[in-house]
Amino acid sequence: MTMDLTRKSSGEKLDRRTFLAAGGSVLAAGVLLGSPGGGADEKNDGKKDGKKEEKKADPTGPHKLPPLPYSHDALEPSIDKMTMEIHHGKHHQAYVTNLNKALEAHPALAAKPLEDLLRECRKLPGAVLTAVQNHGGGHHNHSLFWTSLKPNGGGEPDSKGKLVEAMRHELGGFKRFQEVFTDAALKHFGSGWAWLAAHDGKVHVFATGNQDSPLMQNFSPLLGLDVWEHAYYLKYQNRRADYIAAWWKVVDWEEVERRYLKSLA
Ligand code: MN3
Repeated sequence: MTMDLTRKSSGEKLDRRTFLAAGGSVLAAGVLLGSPGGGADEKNDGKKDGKKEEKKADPTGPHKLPPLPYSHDALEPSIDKMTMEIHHGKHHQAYVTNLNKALEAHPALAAKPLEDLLRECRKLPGAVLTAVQNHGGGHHNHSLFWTSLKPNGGGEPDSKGKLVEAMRHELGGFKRFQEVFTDAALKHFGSGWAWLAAHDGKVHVFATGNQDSPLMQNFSPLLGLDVWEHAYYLKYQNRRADYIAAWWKVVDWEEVERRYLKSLA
């Protein structure tokens, strides 16, 4: 099965043995994603904008598009309104819809929380594995993405908090973390994500291709940056570095810290 998760881009070493030995990582943001059947209120989406086609795209399956926790223009100027509308209402919705379609013939899998599906991804049969990896990963990654950002975010995490302590210990401090993460996001070739993720209390920076989730390797994702072109092309075109620099200004560090603490539980 495909294990091309981590093109690590930084000096950070990702030991494959660590992946395999990984045991009980807990995804912090699970609560935000909801479990199958208990989905978020997708009606918020599109309604405000009066776009009928978004209604049509509503999934019939267990997974739902979570509403944005802020308005489409709330992250301006870092992330523009139109990008948010398309990215959330179209791209994210498509991951949800396609995940539900793929699970139609698999009621037992459809009943599982997304986090479990992703963690156990490798055990799934071929066709559904690919769908879960791509669309399940896409759904999960984007759900984390929206909720790790906020208007007037940015800055640094609490200097006395456990997250910064872990960054100091594992990555050489916050500033160094930011450099390594930026580098991972900038140099990742093609579509994918840069991550800050935890495993056994330690924090790691790496990139994944396509929509692969750190959960697939038993890491708890804390902060992910979408470097697919659909995330920034309308405003930044080929200037990925400018997008990354602007994105740092809307990171919700309190949420990232919460996820880290949860991963320790
Ligand atoms: Mn995206």
